[in-house]
Amino acid sequence: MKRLQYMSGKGALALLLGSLLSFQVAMAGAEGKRSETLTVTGLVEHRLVLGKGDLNRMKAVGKGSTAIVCDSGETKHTLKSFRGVLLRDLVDAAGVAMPNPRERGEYYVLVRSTDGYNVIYSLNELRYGVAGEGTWLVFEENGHGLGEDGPFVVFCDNDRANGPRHVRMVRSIEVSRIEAERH
Ligand SMILES: Nc1nc2c(c(=O)[nH]1)N[C@H]1C(S)=C(S)[C@@H](COP(=O)(O)O)O[C@H]1N2
Ligand SMILES: [Mo]
Repeated sequence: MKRLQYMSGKGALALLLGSLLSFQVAMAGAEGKRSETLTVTGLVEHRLVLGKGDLNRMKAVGKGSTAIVCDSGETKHTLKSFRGVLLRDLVDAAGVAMPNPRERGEYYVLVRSTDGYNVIYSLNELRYGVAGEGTWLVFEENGHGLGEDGPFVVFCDNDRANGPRHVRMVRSIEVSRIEAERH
Protein backbone atom coordinates (compact mmCIF):
# COMPACT_ATOMS: atom_id res chain seq x y z
CA MET A 1 0.00 0.00 0.00
CA LYS A 2 2.72 2.39 1.10
CA ARG A 3 4.78 1.68 -1.99
CA LEU A 4 1.85 2.48 -4.24
CA GLN A 5 1.29 5.76 -2.45
CA TYR A 6 4.86 6.75 -3.11
CA MET A 7 4.84 5.60 -6.70
CA SER A 8 4.44 8.29 -9.32
CA GLY A 9 1.35 8.22 -11.49
CA LYS A 10 3.52 7.19 -14.46
CA GLY A 11 5.09 4.31 -12.54
CA ALA A 12 1.71 2.93 -11.53
CA LEU A 13 0.50 3.23 -15.11
CA ALA A 14 3.59 1.39 -16.41
CA LEU A 15 3.03 -1.36 -13.85
CA LEU A 16 -0.59 -1.68 -14.89
CA LEU A 17 0.24 -1.68 -18.62
CA GLY A 18 3.05 -4.19 -18.03
CA SER A 19 0.77 -6.66 -16.31
CA LEU A 20 -1.94 -6.17 -18.92
CA LEU A 21 0.60 -6.84 -21.66
CA SER A 22 1.92 -10.04 -20.08
CA PHE A 23 -1.68 -11.16 -19.60
CA GLN A 24 -2.36 -10.53 -23.30
CA VAL A 25 0.80 -12.37 -24.34
CA ALA A 26 -0.28 -15.34 -22.22
CA MET A 27 -3.71 -15.22 -23.85
CA ALA A 28 -2.18 -15.01 -27.34
CA GLY A 29 -0.08 -18.08 -26.53
CA ALA A 30 -3.17 -20.03 -25.56
CA GLU A 31 -4.99 -18.60 -28.58
CA GLY A 32 -2.14 -19.74 -30.85
CA LYS A 33 -2.80 -23.33 -29.79
CA ARG A 34 -6.56 -23.00 -30.07
CA SER A 35 -6.55 -21.18 -33.42
CA GLU A 36 -5.48 -24.18 -35.53
CA THR A 37 -8.48 -23.59 -37.71
CA LEU A 38 -9.48 -24.13 -41.27
CA THR A 39 -11.51 -21.46 -43.06
CA VAL A 40 -13.85 -22.33 -45.91
CA THR A 41 -14.70 -19.14 -47.72
CA GLY A 42 -15.39 -17.47 -51.08
CA LEU A 43 -18.57 -18.24 -53.03
CA VAL A 44 -20.20 -20.10 -50.16
CA GLU A 45 -23.52 -19.86 -48.38
CA HIS A 46 -21.93 -20.16 -44.93
CA ARG A 47 -18.34 -19.21 -44.29
CA LEU A 48 -16.89 -21.86 -41.98
CA VAL A 49 -14.10 -21.66 -39.44
CA LEU A 50 -13.45 -25.19 -38.21
CA GLY A 51 -11.18 -26.65 -35.57
CA LYS A 52 -10.15 -30.30 -35.28
CA GLY A 53 -13.09 -30.97 -32.97
CA ASP A 54 -15.52 -29.72 -35.63
CA LEU A 55 -13.82 -31.84 -38.29
CA ASN A 56 -14.01 -34.93 -36.07
CA ARG A 57 -17.76 -34.35 -35.70
CA MET A 58 -18.11 -34.36 -39.50
CA LYS A 59 -17.84 -37.56 -41.56
CA ALA A 60 -14.26 -38.15 -40.45
CA VAL A 61 -12.66 -41.35 -41.70
CA GLY A 62 -9.49 -43.20 -40.72
CA LYS A 63 -7.38 -44.62 -43.56
CA GLY A 64 -4.30 -46.74 -43.99
CA SER A 65 -0.91 -45.61 -45.22
CA THR A 66 -0.37 -43.81 -48.54
CA ALA A 67 2.87 -42.94 -50.31
CA ILE A 68 3.20 -39.31 -51.48
CA VAL A 69 4.86 -39.55 -54.90
CA CYS A 70 6.37 -36.59 -56.77
CA ASP A 71 5.98 -36.29 -60.56
CA SER A 72 9.58 -37.54 -60.81
CA GLY A 73 8.29 -40.88 -59.47
CA GLU A 74 10.15 -40.44 -56.20
CA THR A 75 8.32 -41.27 -52.97
CA LYS A 76 8.73 -38.15 -50.85
CA HIS A 77 6.88 -39.20 -47.77
CA THR A 78 4.60 -41.93 -46.52
CA LEU A 79 1.48 -40.82 -44.74
CA LYS A 80 0.92 -43.45 -42.05
CA SER A 81 -2.61 -44.10 -40.91
CA PHE A 82 -4.45 -40.81 -41.18
CA ARG A 83 -7.74 -39.24 -40.26
CA GLY A 84 -9.52 -36.81 -42.50
CA VAL A 85 -12.71 -35.60 -44.11
CA LEU A 86 -13.44 -35.48 -47.83
CA LEU A 87 -12.83 -32.05 -49.35
CA ARG A 88 -16.17 -32.52 -51.10
CA ASP A 89 -17.98 -32.85 -47.75
CA LEU A 90 -16.33 -29.66 -46.48
CA VAL A 91 -17.39 -27.75 -49.57
CA ASP A 92 -20.92 -29.14 -49.27
CA ALA A 93 -21.05 -28.17 -45.59
CA ALA A 94 -20.27 -24.56 -46.55
CA GLY A 95 -22.68 -24.79 -49.50
CA VAL A 96 -21.59 -23.43 -52.88
CA ALA A 97 -23.44 -20.21 -53.73
CA MET A 98 -24.40 -20.93 -57.34
CA PRO A 99 -27.27 -18.92 -58.76
CA ASN A 100 -26.92 -20.50 -62.20
CA PRO A 101 -26.20 -24.29 -62.14
CA ARG A 102 -25.36 -24.14 -65.84
CA GLU A 103 -22.15 -22.43 -64.75
CA ARG A 104 -21.17 -25.30 -62.41
CA GLY A 105 -18.23 -26.23 -64.62
CA GLU A 106 -16.65 -22.83 -63.97
CA TYR A 107 -16.35 -23.32 -60.20
CA TYR A 108 -13.18 -24.40 -58.47
CA VAL A 109 -11.85 -24.97 -54.98
CA LEU A 110 -8.52 -23.36 -54.15
CA VAL A 111 -6.53 -25.01 -51.37
CA ARG A 112 -4.20 -22.42 -49.85
CA SER A 113 -1.12 -23.07 -47.75
CA THR A 114 0.82 -20.67 -45.54
CA ASP A 115 3.96 -20.97 -47.76
CA GLY A 116 2.08 -20.12 -50.96
CA TYR A 117 2.00 -23.60 -52.50
CA ASN A 118 -1.63 -23.57 -53.65
CA VAL A 119 -3.65 -26.11 -55.61
CA ILE A 120 -7.04 -26.02 -57.31
CA TYR A 121 -9.56 -28.83 -57.57
CA SER A 122 -12.48 -28.22 -59.87
CA LEU A 123 -15.90 -28.46 -58.25
CA ASN A 124 -17.10 -30.89 -60.91
CA GLU A 125 -14.27 -33.36 -60.37
CA LEU A 126 -14.90 -33.26 -56.61
CA ARG A 127 -18.62 -33.83 -57.13
CA TYR A 128 -18.73 -36.12 -60.15
CA GLY A 129 -15.24 -37.47 -60.76
CA VAL A 130 -13.02 -40.09 -59.14
CA ALA A 131 -10.88 -37.37 -57.54
CA GLY A 132 -13.82 -36.48 -55.30
CA GLU A 133 -13.85 -39.91 -53.66
CA GLY A 134 -10.23 -39.60 -52.58
CA THR A 135 -9.48 -35.93 -51.92
CA TRP A 136 -8.90 -35.73 -48.18
CA LEU A 137 -8.34 -32.93 -45.78
CA VAL A 138 -6.12 -34.70 -43.28
CA PHE A 139 -5.93 -33.48 -39.68
CA GLU A 140 -4.25 -36.40 -37.89
CA GLU A 141 -1.48 -38.79 -38.79
CA ASN A 142 -0.79 -41.85 -36.67
CA GLY A 143 -3.14 -40.55 -33.99
CA HIS A 144 -1.30 -37.22 -33.65
CA GLY A 145 -1.43 -33.72 -35.10
CA LEU A 146 0.57 -33.13 -38.29
CA GLY A 147 3.39 -31.12 -36.69
CA GLU A 148 5.22 -28.81 -39.09
CA ASP A 149 3.23 -30.12 -42.08
CA GLY A 150 0.03 -29.07 -40.31
CA PRO A 151 -2.35 -28.05 -39.13
CA PHE A 152 -3.95 -29.59 -42.25
CA VAL A 153 -2.88 -31.43 -45.39
CA VAL A 154 -4.97 -31.92 -48.53
CA PHE A 155 -4.15 -34.55 -51.14
CA CYS A 156 -5.87 -36.73 -53.70
CA ASP A 157 -5.46 -40.44 -53.05
CA ASN A 158 -6.57 -41.18 -56.62
CA ASP A 159 -3.98 -39.06 -58.44
CA ARG A 160 -1.45 -41.22 -60.31
CA ALA A 161 1.31 -38.95 -58.97
CA ASN A 162 -0.20 -37.49 -55.83
CA GLY A 163 2.70 -35.20 -54.79
CA PRO A 164 1.84 -32.21 -57.01
CA ARG A 165 -1.67 -31.84 -55.58
CA HIS A 166 -0.57 -32.63 -52.04
CA VAL A 167 -0.66 -29.42 -49.98
CA ARG A 168 0.93 -29.09 -46.56
CA MET A 169 0.23 -26.28 -44.06
CA VAL A 170 -3.31 -25.69 -45.26
CA ARG A 171 -5.27 -22.95 -43.48
CA SER A 172 -7.97 -22.02 -45.95
CA ILE A 173 -10.12 -23.25 -48.78
CA GLU A 174 -11.69 -20.82 -51.20
CA VAL A 175 -14.52 -21.48 -53.60
CA SER A 176 -14.31 -19.37 -56.75
CA ARG A 177 -15.52 -19.20 -60.30
CA ILE A 178 -13.72 -18.51 -63.55
CA GLU A 179 -15.69 -15.85 -65.36
CA ALA A 180 -15.49 -17.39 -68.80
CA GLU A 181 -16.37 -15.23 -71.79
CA ARG A 182 -19.56 -16.33 -73.55
CA HIS A 183 -19.40 -16.59 -77.31
N1 LIG B 1 2.75 -26.25 -48.59
C1 LIG B 1 3.45 -27.01 -49.45
N2 LIG B 1 2.98 -28.19 -49.83
C2 LIG B 1 3.66 -28.96 -50.72
C3 LIG B 1 4.86 -28.53 -51.29
C4 LIG B 1 5.35 -27.28 -50.86
O1 LIG B 1 6.41 -26.80 -51.30
N3 LIG B 1 4.62 -26.54 -49.95
N4 LIG B 1 5.52 -29.34 -52.20
C5 LIG B 1 4.72 -30.35 -52.91
C6 LIG B 1 5.48 -31.36 -53.65
S1 LIG B 1 6.26 -30.86 -55.06
C7 LIG B 1 5.47 -32.71 -53.30
S2 LIG B 1 6.14 -33.91 -54.26
C8 LIG B 1 4.86 -33.15 -52.02
C9 LIG B 1 5.90 -33.87 -51.21
O2 LIG B 1 5.38 -34.34 -50.02
P1 LIG B 1 6.16 -34.05 -48.66
O3 LIG B 1 6.29 -32.59 -48.54
O4 LIG B 1 5.30 -34.64 -47.59
O5 LIG B 1 7.50 -34.70 -48.74
O6 LIG B 1 4.35 -32.07 -51.24
C10 LIG B 1 3.73 -31.06 -51.99
N5 LIG B 1 3.14 -30.14 -51.06
MO1 LIG C 1 7.08 -32.74 -56.01
